[in-house]
Amino acid sequence: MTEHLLKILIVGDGNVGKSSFVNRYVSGQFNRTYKMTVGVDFAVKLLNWSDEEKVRLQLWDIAGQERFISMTRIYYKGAVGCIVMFDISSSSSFLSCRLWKQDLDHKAMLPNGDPIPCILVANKCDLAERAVSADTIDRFSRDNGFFTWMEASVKENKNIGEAMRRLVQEIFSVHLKPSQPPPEGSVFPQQDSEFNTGRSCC
Ligand SMILES: Nc1nc2c(ncn2[C@@H]2O[C@H](COP(=O)(O)OP(=O)(O)O)[C@@H](O)[C@H]2O)c(=O)[nH]1
Ligand SMILES: [Mg+2]
Repeated sequence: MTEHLLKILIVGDGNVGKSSFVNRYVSGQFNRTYKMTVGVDFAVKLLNWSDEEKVRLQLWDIAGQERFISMTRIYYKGAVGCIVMFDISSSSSFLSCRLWKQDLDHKAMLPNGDPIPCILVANKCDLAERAVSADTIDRFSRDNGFFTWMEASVKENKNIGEAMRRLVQEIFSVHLKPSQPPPEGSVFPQQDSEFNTGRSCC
């Protein structure tokens, strides 16, 4: 059995549902192992990826410090994938996704300089009131280098696991094929003694 460790970021404006998403995804096994004073919540989820492979996901959720963008370089360190989330009933939260994506592209690069894979999640699709059309999201997603986008509702448990699974799939296809050992010093987060969050693979 191989275990892969992946650090995933959840970013977006405040109130779009990031913490709810993490809580829902991690569900009964919610494991609040670390909480930084700057306000980053950290949760872990173990995913059975295949008969031979497990994926340990470290989910990093900015908790209430969304505007504290100068901290993001530290927060992004070692991340291999990202969910950029907005609230489909809030056009300002949608517009912010461009800034979040730009920030990620500047600061969260793969060792080869490519941007990390990002999925755009349009949360709260249970709400009748929509501020952004599917066409607009679709165009925006393509223009800004997201590999795909999805509607989701944390409230109704729609597309939560699917979005994560799609992201993990993309991480594997971009970085490495499952069943291969991780490249040296590459995809997996390095030990980060500053925050004591690094875990080595396997
Ligand atoms: N209607 C609806 N409300 C949601 C959904 N997800 C989160 N919320 C609500 O949105 C608010 C903000 O959620 P929170 O997870 O704290 O957002 P964060 O600031 O991005 O972490 C809370 O009142 C949640 O209950 C959803 O899918 N649908
Ligand atoms: Mg939050």
